[in-house]
Amino acid sequence: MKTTRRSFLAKTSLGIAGLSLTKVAAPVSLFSKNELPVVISTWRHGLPANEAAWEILANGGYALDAVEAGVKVSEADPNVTTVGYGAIPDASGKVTLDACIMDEKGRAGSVAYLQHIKHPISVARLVMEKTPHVMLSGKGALQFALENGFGKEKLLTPEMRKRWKEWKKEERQFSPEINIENKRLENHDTISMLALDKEGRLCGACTTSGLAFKMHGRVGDSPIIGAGLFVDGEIGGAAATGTGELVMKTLGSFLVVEFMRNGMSPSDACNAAILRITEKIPDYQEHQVGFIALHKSGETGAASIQPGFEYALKTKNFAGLKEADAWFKKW
Ligand code: SD4
Repeated sequence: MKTTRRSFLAKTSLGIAGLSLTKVAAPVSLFSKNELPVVISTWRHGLPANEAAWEILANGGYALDAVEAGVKVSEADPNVTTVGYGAIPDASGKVTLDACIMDEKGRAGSVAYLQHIKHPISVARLVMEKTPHVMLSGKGALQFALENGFGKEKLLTPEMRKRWKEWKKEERQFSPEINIENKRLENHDTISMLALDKEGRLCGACTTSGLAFKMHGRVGDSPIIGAGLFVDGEIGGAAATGTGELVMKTLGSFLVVEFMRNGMSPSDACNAAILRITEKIPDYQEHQVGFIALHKSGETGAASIQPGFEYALKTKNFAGLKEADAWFKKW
């Protein structure tokens, strides 16, 4: 059954908090410092990624190092076929990658349409730390990576080449499938991760090969600051997964952070950003979008259009998967 706007507003506290973007943050219930760190990431492959991040966080390390190390686990894993090495190629058979990273001071780095580099997130971090720019793309991003010691690698595995050939034979048109990651077990999705370290520093990372068999040259939301990821170290962070076109048109992650700035909880803020998509994008029913959010206080939340969006959470008292609130309910 479809969630109506009224039942959706009643379920969350959006009706009370309002949707204005002009007010200043009211603090959400504060965690005490000894309840930190916290790490949250998208999908089931977030579980091992969170573990890698936690090793750094638990030892008092920096959230930026944690999110980079965390998402690198998915980038290196050929069984995660929508991120890094072993990813599904685009329609022309090329693996092209998008990634971005943000720190607690609002510094940002990103790469788009990057080929041949196994860890685009580390290139995005270098763009942030070594250049006066935010984003490098295509050949320029590759050249920058090679000049900075990254090796050129073959990212298309024989399995994915075979799958691409089968796809080509059928000559299917590109069309994003809802919750494709739940239909094919090996086919998970973008990894987006947010972490808050023991010092209260909040950072985020996002890395993907984008939509399977996308048009050659297509760039998604994941490297776009404010769309696939946004962090304001004084408020919180948010990150996205799903059909990037919907997230880009609504600048979803920025919107979630602005809703938190306005006093909403992370959960309400994610639901409000999903509500915005349903109001603005006529064919939203055909797509999946999921948001995760982490407030500066340590509180987390998530929401999606379709049911089935799982996210991985690790705190001192919890480690596991949770399912996000969905606009469409499973009943
Ligand atoms: C994109 N948001 O490129 C990414 C891919 C993704 O579910 O998360 N797909 O649009």
